[in-house]
Amino acid sequence: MKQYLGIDSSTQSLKGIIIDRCGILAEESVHFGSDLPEYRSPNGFLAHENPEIVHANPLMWLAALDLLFDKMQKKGIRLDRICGISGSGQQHGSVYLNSSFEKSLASLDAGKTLAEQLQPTLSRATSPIWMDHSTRDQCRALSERFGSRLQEITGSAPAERFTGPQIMKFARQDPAQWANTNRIHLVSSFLCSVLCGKSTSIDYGDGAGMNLLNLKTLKWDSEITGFTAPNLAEKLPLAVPSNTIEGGLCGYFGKYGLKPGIPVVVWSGDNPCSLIGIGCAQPGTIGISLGTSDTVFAPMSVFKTDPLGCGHVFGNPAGGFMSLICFANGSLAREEIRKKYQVDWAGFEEEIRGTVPGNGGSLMLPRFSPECTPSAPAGVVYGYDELSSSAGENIRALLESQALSMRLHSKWTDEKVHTIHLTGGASKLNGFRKILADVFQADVMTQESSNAAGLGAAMRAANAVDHLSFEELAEKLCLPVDRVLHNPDTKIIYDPMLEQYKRLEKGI
Ligand code: XUL
Repeated sequence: MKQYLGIDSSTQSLKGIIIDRCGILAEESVHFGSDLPEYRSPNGFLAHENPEIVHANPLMWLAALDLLFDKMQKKGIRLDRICGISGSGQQHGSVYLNSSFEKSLASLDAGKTLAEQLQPTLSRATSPIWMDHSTRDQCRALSERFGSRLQEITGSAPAERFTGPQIMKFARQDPAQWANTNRIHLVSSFLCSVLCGKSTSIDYGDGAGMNLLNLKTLKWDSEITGFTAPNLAEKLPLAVPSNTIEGGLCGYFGKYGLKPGIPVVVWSGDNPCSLIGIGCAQPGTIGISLGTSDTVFAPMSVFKTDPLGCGHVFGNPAGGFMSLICFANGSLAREEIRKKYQVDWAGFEEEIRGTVPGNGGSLMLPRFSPECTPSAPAGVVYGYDELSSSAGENIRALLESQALSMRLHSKWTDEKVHTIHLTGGASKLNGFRKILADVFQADVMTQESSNAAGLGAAMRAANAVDHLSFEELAEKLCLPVDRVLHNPDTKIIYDPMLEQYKRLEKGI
């Protein structure tokens, strides 16, 4: 049976997942912090004195790609059986390349590493990623120039982490390096280009996370690109549908046993890929990904935008559009509270067992890093009470508040939710699954792999290369292995608490 590979380049790791039409065959991962300590990025990004500036080293992603294939080969995984590849990238991150990029890609030498060969092609040594919140001035400039039209055109109000404002900041702060930049890639299109040995396109799913793509024409908007930075339009790759085959795998990867020439499908963003990977096609189902960021997403039946400006509209790789709401304080916030109590994840779960739904009204605004929904600076961890509340109560306050915030800020999509498909590392936390089920009053399903983004990328490869339908693939690959039913009795606790949470957030 034909096999397909999905690669997921997320904030903290690079993962590979191999499927055929009937199931998941193998998974492997590289953790940036522990496997590549020389890049000094324990959580996948570089330390900076200003917490609003968050960049990563793009060479680390290349080193991880070499290492992932090396690990797979050493494990005895038959990479020569793979017949199609696609991938998923953390959204919004951008890579800046000079005029030597194309030539270096076309002549990759299997005797050297990707990082050493492509290092000279970078016109900017580091890549701003989605956690960067340093573009307030640029967002203001976009708002002043375009008003609400920017959201109507691109599906999102100007957002600090989005690539357009990031590009504007770079071009204004460093005109010389900007002039030396020939091509801008997203994390997704950068890694796809490396696989193909030529500069490739950006798909509508990930391209919509730039504040540059006109979602009506599905082309870069010339007025917005013109205002964002000089000559920007000519530095952007083409925007294409998510099932586009970009080319064949380049010869370099033959050293890992992969077959050069196998089709490589355009990569997409992690959230669009996760939508496919959880098989989330039916109305009434939404996806929640509990990763470094927490995200809530769903297919959209009609194009609409968030009146409060926090939510986004991206291209749905299955066609049409999807909604997306992102909470920056996801796993990193859970991790902070877990570390405060010096417990492992089992201990974290154990602590909530002795607490009750509603937590006596205790809530928390966990802003360990700058928040995007709603926009707020870092440093305010409102509601954390070490002295008078127990560990369990503080952990419950964090988890219930995260769930309430997701419910509150996804209301604009008007989706009636009866089922939540949960994915991401923290989907393994039983206590959190129960809280989400009760707060949303919807049943929570989890599936075999917690890496829906990688799975979705592999499914996209199968769909584009061999026309296997997403429905057919989801029936075999996205089956629930666990279902948590909601308790209707908790509705009277969480409905008023939602109002309480709303007031708290507004007050702060
Ligand atoms: C979505 C967002 C994050 C990143 C990283 O808008 O910023 O979810 O895609 O996962």
